[in-house]
Amino acid sequence: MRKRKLGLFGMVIGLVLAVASTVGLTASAGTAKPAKSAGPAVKLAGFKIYFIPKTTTIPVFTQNGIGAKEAATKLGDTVTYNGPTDVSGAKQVPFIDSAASQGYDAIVISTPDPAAVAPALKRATDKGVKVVSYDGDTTPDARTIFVAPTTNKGIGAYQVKWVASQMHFKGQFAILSATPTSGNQNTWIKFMKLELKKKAYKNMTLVKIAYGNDNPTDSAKQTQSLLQAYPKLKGIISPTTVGIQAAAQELQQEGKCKSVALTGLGLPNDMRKYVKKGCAKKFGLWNEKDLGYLATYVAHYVVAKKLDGSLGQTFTAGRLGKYKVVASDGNKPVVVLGPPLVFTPKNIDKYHF
Ligand code: RAM
Repeated sequence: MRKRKLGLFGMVIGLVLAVASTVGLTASAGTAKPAKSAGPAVKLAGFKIYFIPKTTTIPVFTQNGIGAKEAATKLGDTVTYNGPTDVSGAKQVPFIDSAASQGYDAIVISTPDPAAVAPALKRATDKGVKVVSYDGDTTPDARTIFVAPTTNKGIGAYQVKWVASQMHFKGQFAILSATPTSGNQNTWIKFMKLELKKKAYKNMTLVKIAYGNDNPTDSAKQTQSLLQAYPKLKGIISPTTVGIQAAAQELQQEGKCKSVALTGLGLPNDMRKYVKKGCAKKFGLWNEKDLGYLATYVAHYVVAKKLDGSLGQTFTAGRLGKYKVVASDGNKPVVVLGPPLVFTPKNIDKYHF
């Protein structure tokens, strides 16, 4: 369904043009009034976008930043990629404020703590900055559109299925999450619990949800505690690239790769060596570069007044093709990148990110 072809709007991107002479996206389009009385001409490119990851220290976000810059080059925009070195919503606030005071057109943000960043995002919005969230959503009132990597319901259910099939639908398992405030992980866990209500899982028990704070040391410690507290543990779901990697390392060190099934969301490059040792047989993720690329296109179109969060609006995101603004899993307005990638020992070497 997605077209590779650029539509009319896509073809004009990259040029700085007065709206009235192009596709008529704004209130001033089509009027013959001189610029002075019609207000400043709205540019269609050359926007300044501030891209704020949860932290700059997790490779996922580096990939998002690379995709964002690729999109910006296509669009004639510029992207500043910067954020805290800790996974902390409070530490994202100075970056949000600085984007607003430096006259950026848009902020694209993934947050580990929606409540902590909402007031700063609203301050930025009051100064005319457009806000798009992606990956880790903000509160809905603090952004125009959320760009989701995949459907929450789907990814929640998949992770339960992946662990269940490996532990033969029987026994104790745990979840190793990121920060307790993280919107994306919490939503995925909510959908995991929904999936677990199905009869097929009646012999499986979720014994604990642990939080490794998207920090390798904390995540390793939490894995150790789980293994000690639950000696009969048969599985771990870690819906965070930091958690799953730390858990794989722990399981390998403890010689438990055969007895404890590990799944969740991981980067192929982080996980390759553990997959080869049989410490992760099936897990998923999405193309992180594409996620950053898509979020940047959305931000661009919001600034250009092509998208305002109305459901049903469509647009072309460069090489990714056509997308629609929708309601997804009770959240809106959302743009969903697409189905997840699933990694196994058979295909892991096809992926290099
Ligand atoms: C970590 C972060 C990120 C999440 C991935 C799966 O890198 O928590 O937000 O999307 O895991």
